Amino acid sequence: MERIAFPLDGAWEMAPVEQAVELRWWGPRIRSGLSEGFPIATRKVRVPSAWNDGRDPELNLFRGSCVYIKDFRLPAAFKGRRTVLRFDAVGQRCTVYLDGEALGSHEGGYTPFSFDLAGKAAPGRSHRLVVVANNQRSEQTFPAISGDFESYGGIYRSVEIIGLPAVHMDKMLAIPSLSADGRGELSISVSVRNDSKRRREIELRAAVTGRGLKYISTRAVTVKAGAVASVTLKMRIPGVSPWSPESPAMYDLAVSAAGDRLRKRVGFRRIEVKGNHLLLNGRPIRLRGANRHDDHPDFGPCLPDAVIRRDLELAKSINCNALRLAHYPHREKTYELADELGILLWTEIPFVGGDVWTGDVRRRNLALQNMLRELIERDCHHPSVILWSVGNEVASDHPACRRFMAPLYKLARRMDKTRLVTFASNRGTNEIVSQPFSDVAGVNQYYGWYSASVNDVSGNMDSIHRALGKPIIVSEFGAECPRGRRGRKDRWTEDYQVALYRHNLRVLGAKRYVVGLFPWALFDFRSHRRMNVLQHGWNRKGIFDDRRRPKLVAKVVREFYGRMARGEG
Ligand code: GCB
Repeated sequence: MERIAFPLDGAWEMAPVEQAVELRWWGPRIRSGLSEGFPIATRKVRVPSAWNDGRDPELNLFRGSCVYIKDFRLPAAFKGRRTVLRFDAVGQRCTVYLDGEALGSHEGGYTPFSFDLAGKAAPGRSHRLVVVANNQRSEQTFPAISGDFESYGGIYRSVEIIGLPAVHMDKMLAIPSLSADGRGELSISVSVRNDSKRRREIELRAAVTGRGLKYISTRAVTVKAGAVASVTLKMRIPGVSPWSPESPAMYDLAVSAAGDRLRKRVGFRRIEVKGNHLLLNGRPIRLRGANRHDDHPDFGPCLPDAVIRRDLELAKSINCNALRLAHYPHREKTYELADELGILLWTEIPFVGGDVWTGDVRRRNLALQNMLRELIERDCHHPSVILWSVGNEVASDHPACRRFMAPLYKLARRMDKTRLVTFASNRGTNEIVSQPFSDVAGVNQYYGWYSASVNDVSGNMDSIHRALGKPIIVSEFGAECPRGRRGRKDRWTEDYQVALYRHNLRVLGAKRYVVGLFPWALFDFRSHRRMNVLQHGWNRKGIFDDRRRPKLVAKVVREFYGRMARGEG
């Protein structure tokens, strides 16, 4: 018996509610009539979507809670199955109710989570699902108030109910890498649950196929009635083609247990740091990157697959071999396409700003750990991902911050020994987190834009490198201008952006300890902090504008990265 899915995307009822009222107040009240307790009439929305994606002027600036309501009946095929309600992501935190009863809450707007509906939902009955989503920010939330991007609110990725067979796999982590002798390594850890009334002896089977290869590994597993067995399968596969940006070789992985089957696409590559070098499959590589936000003027955070593909192709058209997915996990399709197109990824959790040593520090650290765990669980099979980042521009010159961040590094390393761990710092030589913890230091610098003169880039980067003693990825530099604004009247012109890029690329590109360049940003993106006369709610530091039209600087990057790719940079 295979697992089945019942999609809950499509038409939902929705209403904004009183900001001051706690998330938990609303859900149980919406058990029957929609009018009950509602101060504002509900409206019809399509899930997935964000209420502040720009399409509804009434809600575009709304930071608060919205209630989402969906009535459904499960099809007969769900009879006798354990059912699980799964959200791909809800911005930014939510509490979920089924028929007036709380299923639980989730914090973090970018990763999947689920609730077990065993005994709570059955075919033949009508059910009411209520989700109260909230997108407010404070100094205690992640992202915090200062985060320079939109906090999208609502059910903006897919929702479904999964019907599981009696014996099924709960969670699967498949981590691929490449051994020094060229074998494909795959570590698969999975929990097998037996919901039946008798003990089951099953065969866990993993098959890697593709490019003329078929490699199968099996393991006998015994699971008592009502129990869960955790199993790890380690595969060492001869004859694989290594994955790289030049040759993104992908394979199909199918893991099955008593009829339940999970599929993923995997690829095999190795990433390491040696001295001042970053090595991909044993060979030095320099990352020709850019920063991308998961954002678009027409779709907010719900970019159609074809638009994501086009974004990645645009990055490749200016000779990028890498992207930093700032500042939170992007839609999973992005990672699938990066695998397929050969783009190396830096991916991070939304630990952006925030007052990390006041309030309930422990609770907030656990919330971040959970966001990191969910990111690694979701994306650890993608060969494109080489860097887990545990944050951006936090107060990493403060001893309390170092203590706060240590568990995040530890968790990333415990879950995945094959990737590098980093974070993006703006604390220059005062940095005390990257030095002890990061494999490669992420450095954000805006010389010539926010601070000092562009001529300071070289000396300052050398000092940072001396202080940290490890290879550096320049994770941000840039200048802002609306596309088409020309001249020398001030810094907000394409001409100034070009001059600043030329200097940064030339100076930083010449430093061998700089193993990656990630200008800020690939595209202009929404940010309601950005309200001056040239911004109107958009951060305009893009190489392309919000509609993906190139600024003059695109050519500068393309030519420079082209030379770098040929080994001339
Ligand atoms: C930064 C931040 C990024 C901002 C960028 C800017 O240092 O990491 O989130 O958007 O600068 O444009 O100011």
